[in-house]
Amino acid sequence: MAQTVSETHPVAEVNEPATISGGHLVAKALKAEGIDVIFTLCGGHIIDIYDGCVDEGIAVVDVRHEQVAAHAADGYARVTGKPGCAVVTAGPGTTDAVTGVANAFRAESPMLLIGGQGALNQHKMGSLQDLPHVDMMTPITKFAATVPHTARVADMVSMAFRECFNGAPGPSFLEIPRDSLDNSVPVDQATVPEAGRYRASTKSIGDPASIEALADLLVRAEKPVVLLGSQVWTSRGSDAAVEFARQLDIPAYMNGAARGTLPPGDPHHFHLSRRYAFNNADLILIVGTPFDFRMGYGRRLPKSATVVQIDLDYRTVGKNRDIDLGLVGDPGAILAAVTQAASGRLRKADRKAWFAELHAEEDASYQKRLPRQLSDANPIHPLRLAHEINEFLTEDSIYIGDGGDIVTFSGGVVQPKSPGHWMDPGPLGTLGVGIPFVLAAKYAQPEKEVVTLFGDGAFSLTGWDFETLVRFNLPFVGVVGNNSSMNQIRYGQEAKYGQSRGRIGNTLGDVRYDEFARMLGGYGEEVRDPKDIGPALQRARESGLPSLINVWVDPDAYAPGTMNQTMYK
Ligand SMILES: Cc1ncc(C[n+]2csc(CCOP(=O)(O)OP(=O)(O)O)c2C)c(N)n1
Repeated sequence: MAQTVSETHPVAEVNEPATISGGHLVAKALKAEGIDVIFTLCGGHIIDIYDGCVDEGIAVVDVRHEQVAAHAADGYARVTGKPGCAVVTAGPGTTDAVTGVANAFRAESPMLLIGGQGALNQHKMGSLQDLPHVDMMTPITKFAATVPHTARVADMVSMAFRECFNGAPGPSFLEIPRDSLDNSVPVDQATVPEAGRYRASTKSIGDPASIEALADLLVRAEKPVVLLGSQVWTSRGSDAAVEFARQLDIPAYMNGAARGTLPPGDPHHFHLSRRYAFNNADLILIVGTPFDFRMGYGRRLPKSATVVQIDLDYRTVGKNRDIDLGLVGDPGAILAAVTQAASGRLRKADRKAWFAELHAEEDASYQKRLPRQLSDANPIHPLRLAHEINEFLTEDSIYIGDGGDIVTFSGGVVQPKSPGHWMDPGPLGTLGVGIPFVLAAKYAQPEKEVVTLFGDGAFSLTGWDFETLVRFNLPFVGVVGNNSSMNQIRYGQEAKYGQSRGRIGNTLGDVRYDEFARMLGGYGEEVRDPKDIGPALQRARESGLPSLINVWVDPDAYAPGTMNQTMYK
């Protein structure tokens, strides 16, 4: 047998340079970003990332559908303030995750999706699961790119995270071809950016002259009102917003993730009188929320009011509705600066009548709704279900809404008690975020209670990952408002096409979601009588398991917004 050169001529031992693979570089870069968990569904293209995570002590939470992984990364960002990360395989793994990325894009949630890809040396040859991922992701991300070489892996992961925080936050996508991921390079060729040293602070207040101008307007206004939008929470400006409303004595309304910024019962917290307040205010301050469909594109704001807008994104300020003053920067930092600029210049007594007017309006709306909210009717009115959930929430409960009409009803009644304790999909309106958001919230903050209301239609989209919650021992209180249909859509169809043609494609079976929960190892109960809702929720809480209380609700009750078809106007 032929001998090799080294066998015949032993050579002096040389020190091989230490090498590192692409997957391990991903894990190091994730660690530098402070990521402690990835949400994923496995595939041959991405396994080296898992191996890297083992070395770096990053948890691998594996789910049953990539949409869930992407929504969970979005949810993780919302609850922690750190970007979330999902890792999915090439082709169908990445296309399955598209909806989660799209949702994060519209909700301005910072997350990184890493997708596998065929090896670069098989580029465009028809490799397994090859698709043009970057082309697909570009319109719904702040940054989408291919990593062209192992040596660039860590650097590009950090680059993608930096891009997540450019202006209003959002998702980034990185495709890492199999060879870039599996190959190794000498350690000294692969720089891992140092934690905390690869991006700037974004807490900008913009133009100081605008701060002074806004302070002047606010001090002089007789009937001011502020709408605190999701960016107040995203930028962790809640304390500054509370201080602002109290010091400047301004009635505050909250939407999206900003709900709970001021607790219910606080004299500056308003909820049910927003339309009235906007119609009668002389100064309207919009903070961190766009003039999109939820705001009637700004068209409903009276022309007579002075309108000021603050946003992280330059492109949002003044979009769809003219404004009198626009400020671009960090909402919390701006509100703090304005509070300081106006300090000591306000006579609070001047606002008393305005507050009394709004409180009266608030009370009238509440009294009007109360009979339905306390209704003993059978089948159960959705407002009664929402009422029971609201009574059940504690200061520490994170409330998640995932559904059509049932969640719209709850929006009027359920009041989170603290900032960051309300989660909904955001302006993309994506059904199916519920279970992934539970996964993220409960994983990141196990000490919190998570309470989730699902429509039966919405639950079905991602419901299998209830099993993931069981597998990872993540208890939560789940409620399915079951009307055996997709009511929010059915209403419009029946109104347009009549009863029989209006029921096409929007009815569901009478499914026992409580039994589904039990089958997967969770807790479940069925409720038909309104008085049984509260005790059932309590038993779900005490079970210490992921749970689903299947509450049969009235299929003929529709939310007012749905009956007006407000979302399309
Ligand atoms: C992923 C996704 N698919 C479809 C829709 C359109 N849609 C909006 S509300 C709705 C019905 C939801 O039904 P359900 O969750 O049971 O709540 P309900 O309206 O019956 O209370 C649908 C299908 C959507 N928003 N998201």
